[in-house]
Amino acid sequence: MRFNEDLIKWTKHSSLIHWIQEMVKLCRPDQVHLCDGSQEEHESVCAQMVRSGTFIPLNEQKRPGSFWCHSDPNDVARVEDATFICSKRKEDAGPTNNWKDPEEMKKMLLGLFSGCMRGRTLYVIPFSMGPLGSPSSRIGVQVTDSPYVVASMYIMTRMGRSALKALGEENFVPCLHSVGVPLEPGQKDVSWPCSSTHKYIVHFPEERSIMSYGSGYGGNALLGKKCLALRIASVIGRDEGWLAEHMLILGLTSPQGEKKYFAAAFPSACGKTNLAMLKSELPGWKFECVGDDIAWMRFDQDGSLRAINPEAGFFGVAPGTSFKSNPNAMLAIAKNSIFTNVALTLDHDVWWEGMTDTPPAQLTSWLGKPWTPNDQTKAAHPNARFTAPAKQCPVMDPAWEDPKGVPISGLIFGGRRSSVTPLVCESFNWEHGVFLGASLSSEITAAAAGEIGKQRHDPFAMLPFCGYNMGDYFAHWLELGKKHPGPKLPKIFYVNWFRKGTDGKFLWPGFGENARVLKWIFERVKGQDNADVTPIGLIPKKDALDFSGLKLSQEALQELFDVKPEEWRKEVEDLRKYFSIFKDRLPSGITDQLSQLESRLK
Ligand code: OXD
Ligand code: MN
Repeated sequence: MRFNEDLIKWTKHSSLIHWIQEMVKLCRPDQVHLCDGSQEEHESVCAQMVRSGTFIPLNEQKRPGSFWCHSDPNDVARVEDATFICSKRKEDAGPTNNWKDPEEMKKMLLGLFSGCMRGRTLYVIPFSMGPLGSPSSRIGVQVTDSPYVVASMYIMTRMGRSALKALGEENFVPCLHSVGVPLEPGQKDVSWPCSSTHKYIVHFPEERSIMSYGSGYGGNALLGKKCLALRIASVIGRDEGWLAEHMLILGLTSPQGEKKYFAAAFPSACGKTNLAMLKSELPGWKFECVGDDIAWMRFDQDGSLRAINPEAGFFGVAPGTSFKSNPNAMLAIAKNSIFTNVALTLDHDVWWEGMTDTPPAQLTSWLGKPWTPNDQTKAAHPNARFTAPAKQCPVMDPAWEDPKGVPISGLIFGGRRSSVTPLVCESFNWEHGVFLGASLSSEITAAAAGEIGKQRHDPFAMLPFCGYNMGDYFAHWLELGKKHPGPKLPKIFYVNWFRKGTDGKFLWPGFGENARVLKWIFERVKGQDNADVTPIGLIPKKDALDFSGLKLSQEALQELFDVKPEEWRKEVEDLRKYFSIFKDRLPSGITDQLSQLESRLK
């Protein structure tokens, strides 16, 4: 195979050249493709997947430049059980991560990767997480045997020659990925190759590298997203004094034309994409989107916390997305998008549960089988996804690609809690806000393989994404607040759209109505005196939340803000037990806050 001449023309970066040569030697592909990131290349990779049966092109009239595909039924979500943080010392991965000795893990993985790309093409994808040329951006280089990954990275990142140019002579994060299904001579490929026996998503935080084997789906395979932009970046952020967070970023403009930016952390599949591109139900209040999943934030010289979105696209949960729930997402996915595990209509468009009230009479389900509304199963998998370029969203903020980032005035945490936590509350101060983030818990959703609906602690919505000891991560947050005191330090809030009444129904309509809560948050960061003190934090004064035009009973309102001391005392007990897993790595700021909450509840 003669790719060396091309490689030398493609880059002069000697350690990159060396690494690629080593990966080719290890994986033994039939061909090597060095990605340039051009539109032509993207079209040709997609056309090749149409020929191989992975992609079905969608109706050009209805959804131009778009494709449908369905995965292997055993490869539908992130695999947290198979995700490892292989720091040198187990304590540095902490009690919330799977750990294995890095040398042992590498030895085992090198065995798996040896010859794993036989019969396939090895693609080399240089990609930038963050706007090209931003000092906050980071460059990764992914080697993969999945053309689906190449097409997805084209949408989700700035990839190809431009990223290579931005890399210059600097360090890159090596990201090795294989679906783990070598092809023997003459063996026919399947439409979604993935290993049926081994899946490993592995991070080496000290050497800042990633190896992922056996899965072709989402965060397991698009290594720029969860692996680099959260797990590895959180480690870099700890070392360099910044934050890599599982947060959306939005801009909110008041009817008076004043604009503020907020970043909000919610666990996977809890409505980040909907909030990020919210269509406000409040006249005069305008929302604009900077990002829907990840925020990289650092304090600038003036003490403002500035955020960039490291991604260039949306990898959003499709079910539940509709012109009612999120019209801006529907417009963003109108063209040039990839749909994975949704249903296919007879005229080659897409459908999923919640897109319309009545399903089409006949569909091809996510399993590739004929489906009718009489079927007992869902037509789309609950974790079915769309992959769409961010620039297609009609409400992208004018500053969404600003290399400096946008200044954040408020940070918001939220989980899916059917009881206990109120619609919104504000922390008393930064340390209390960090405690609120640390105490986040939520019901498990279909975004990860596991027990759906069960409540679990998910501090900062980072449980599956923190690349080091979560106790140290709390300390890092506390430390940053201490280092940057002053009026520009963002205020911290906690929201819960999912509280249920005694009848088991949601008390709050959510979606566009969440604008009302954001309006109160906006007013609070402006210093408006419209909050009452409760033992758990500050909540809106009576009539401070704008409920105009909303049909909400007095009882529902009461329940939404009810702080029941007996429930909160249980919460304290539960948190104390949970925090004890961090042992001596739990910072005193968190234990102090827990004790203070306990005494306020007396
Ligand atoms: C995602 C996730 O895909 O959080 O964003 O699972
Ligand atoms: Mn996410």
